[in-house]
Amino acid sequence: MPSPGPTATPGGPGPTGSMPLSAHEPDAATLARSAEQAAGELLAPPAPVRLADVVPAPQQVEPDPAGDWLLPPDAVIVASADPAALTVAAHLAELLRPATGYPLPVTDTTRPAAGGIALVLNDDDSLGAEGYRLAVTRAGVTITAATATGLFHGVQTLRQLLPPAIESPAPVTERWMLPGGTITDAPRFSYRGAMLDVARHFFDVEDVLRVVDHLARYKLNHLHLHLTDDQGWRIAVDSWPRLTTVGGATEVGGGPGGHYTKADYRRIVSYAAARHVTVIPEIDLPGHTNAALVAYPELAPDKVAPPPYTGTEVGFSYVDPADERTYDFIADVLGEIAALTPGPWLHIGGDEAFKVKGAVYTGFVERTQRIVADTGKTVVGWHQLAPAAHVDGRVLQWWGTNGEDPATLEAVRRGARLILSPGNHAYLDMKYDPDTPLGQDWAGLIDVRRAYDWDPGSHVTGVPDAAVLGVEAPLWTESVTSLAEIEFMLLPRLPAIAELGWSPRATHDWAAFRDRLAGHGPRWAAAGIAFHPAPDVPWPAAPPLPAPRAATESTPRRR
Ligand code: TNX
Repeated sequence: MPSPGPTATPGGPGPTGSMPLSAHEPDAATLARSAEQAAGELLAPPAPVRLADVVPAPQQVEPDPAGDWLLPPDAVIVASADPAALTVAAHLAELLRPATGYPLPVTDTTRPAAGGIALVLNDDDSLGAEGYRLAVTRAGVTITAATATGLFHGVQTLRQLLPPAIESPAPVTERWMLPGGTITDAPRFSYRGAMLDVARHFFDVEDVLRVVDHLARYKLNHLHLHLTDDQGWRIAVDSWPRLTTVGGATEVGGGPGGHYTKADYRRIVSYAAARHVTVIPEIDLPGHTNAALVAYPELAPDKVAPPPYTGTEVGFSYVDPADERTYDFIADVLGEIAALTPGPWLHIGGDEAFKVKGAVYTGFVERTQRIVADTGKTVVGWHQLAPAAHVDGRVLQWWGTNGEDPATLEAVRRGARLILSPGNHAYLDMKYDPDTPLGQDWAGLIDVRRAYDWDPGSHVTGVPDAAVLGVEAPLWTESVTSLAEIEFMLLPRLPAIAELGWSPRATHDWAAFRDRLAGHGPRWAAAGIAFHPAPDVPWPAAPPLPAPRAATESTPRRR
């Protein structure tokens, strides 16, 4: 594939195809202004939000029109006197203050919240580690949960029940009405994630934090960062410093690349943790390692440094599986990454190592799996790891395009669990349609319906629901160069994958999903978030825009 270079920045919806974001990365103010304008167009007249409009669809919704409640300017947010619950309350206040302009003080009294919003921790764990109950009555809103994570998910639901203008970064005159009734909710799968490839193109910390926000909105609870590849090594490793100083200085198309310092990375991890999102770092081995070999030729099979790589081919590079030094390198790197990782998982890649075959590949993987176990973490890898021996807790990320996979099935029989990322449904780097200016099509075109219409519980033949840990939507970034382009590829498909991971199968219904999803266009527009106005979604009051303009030439991206 030729290097695509920058493409037109996607626009949001608008009746005339307005929201013309510039051909290059727009500055935040431009993006926000155009989005606000589009939001203004979309918001007139505002349709009332219904209790059942939430994405992902809740387990149970019982509307009670007599319970509609208008958020008053003097509303107070009350939370259980627990630090984690209070943090969620503070987060809610921060979400609601900009658009309402209300002070929304947070208190830690356990008094009932008359005329306010209460976040209450209780002992009822019948809704599991992430469930919550949300009740809107004429007296206010109460969210109850057994955990702060449950309260946090309830807050995301509450946000969606307010009018779309709640996403505005500046005060808006609006009736902040919430629909009455009760929602009882808990996820179908415990693992719901997205992957961002920061190796093919590097993205700043701020961009990653914004992606975390998008995950949290849709109750996704894992961010997988693809930190290393042929085109760049993005995470500082003190014991092998040239990985970033040399290996981090390139990216697809010849741009400057970049890397995260450990402080940067910790910032991402803690920002994610505050949003109940666990970060999974991936160090891709033994293939996809050209950047590491440029930095440390001793790891290369011929001990010669290859030239830096800024193209988009795969499968040509590998660390020397026959050299002990390689395993020292892996132990050092994974040891330092594990120390940066509060979550349980380390992802070791394992895909497309076309030049390391058979027993050599399996032996390499088994040894690397043991190194992960020595760090105290649990191994995750692409499903190519399947033939290697099982280790406790092993998770395979399945990215096939055909549900018949005997090797993966056999690994599941030996105890592996699966994260499902079927290439032809969940790969958000695939184009929406033939005219999408970004992305690839090797796994097919993925419109919103295709992203939505599959069942993780029965997708891989012979793999039972119980062996499925959950779902993940990967975004590879060979052709994606800016935050606006990330958002254009994620939205509106990410909510489709989120719904497959969260909602009971019984709620699965394309026509209903499409209608609920449509209500999110005005929210994204109001928040200044770019998205693809996909024609298979009935966006309110606005015909779909033409797709963004295709790139005609390759120039270095503006940073
Ligand atoms: C396959 S999926 C890859 C990546 C590419 C992607 C592009 C997987 C584990 N490997 O190296 O970026 O296709 O769609």
